[in-house]
Amino acid sequence: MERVYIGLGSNLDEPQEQLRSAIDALRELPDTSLAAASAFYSSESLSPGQPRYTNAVAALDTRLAPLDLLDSLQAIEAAQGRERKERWGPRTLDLDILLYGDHLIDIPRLKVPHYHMQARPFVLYPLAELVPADFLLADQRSLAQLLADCPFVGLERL
Ligand code: A4P
Ligand code: MG
Repeated sequence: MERVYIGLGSNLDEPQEQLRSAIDALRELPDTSLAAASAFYSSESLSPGQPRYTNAVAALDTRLAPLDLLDSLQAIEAAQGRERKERWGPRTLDLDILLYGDHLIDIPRLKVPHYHMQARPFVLYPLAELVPADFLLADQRSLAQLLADCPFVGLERL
């Protein structure tokens, strides 16, 4: 059993509803239980001109192997109408594996810890709701230090 953290994001078709449905879908995954979910946070898109995003983080306990979990998350994205996966555009739902236990994963389909998480307040602040203050990422970076380097700017807790 591994403790896994999932980043959720949406900026199309009622983002808060998208995240609620996604959390329900995570709860239904086989060999998995939903341990906790953060509050929802709103922020501007990193790509100019796109609608604002709503983001959250969920904690799961799972026996699914990393790539099986990724397959399951991509099936949830598809079920919620995510399209044009080849483009870096607005999306109804984005589910990223932020952390998978203490594992470091670096294969073409899956990089964990997730590549940009250290610079993204909409990932770090919801994650901080779910973990102890002295939490270390699998690569031994301290979450407290990442938060100190990533101010709570432009983020609105909903
Ligand atoms: N992949 C590799 N590692 C992982 C991982 N740890 N978790 C691969 C999930 N997938 C991983 O993903 C492309 C491929 O990455 C997958 O097929 C998987 O094999 P994708 O979700 O189809 O593509 P994407 O999300 O468009 O790319 P990326 O790089 O994840 O986009 P970003 O950087 O996440 O940008 N602004 C705000 N405020 N909030 C946001 O959430 N998100 C984006 C999307 C831009 N601006 C944003 C937000
Ligand atoms: Mg993604």
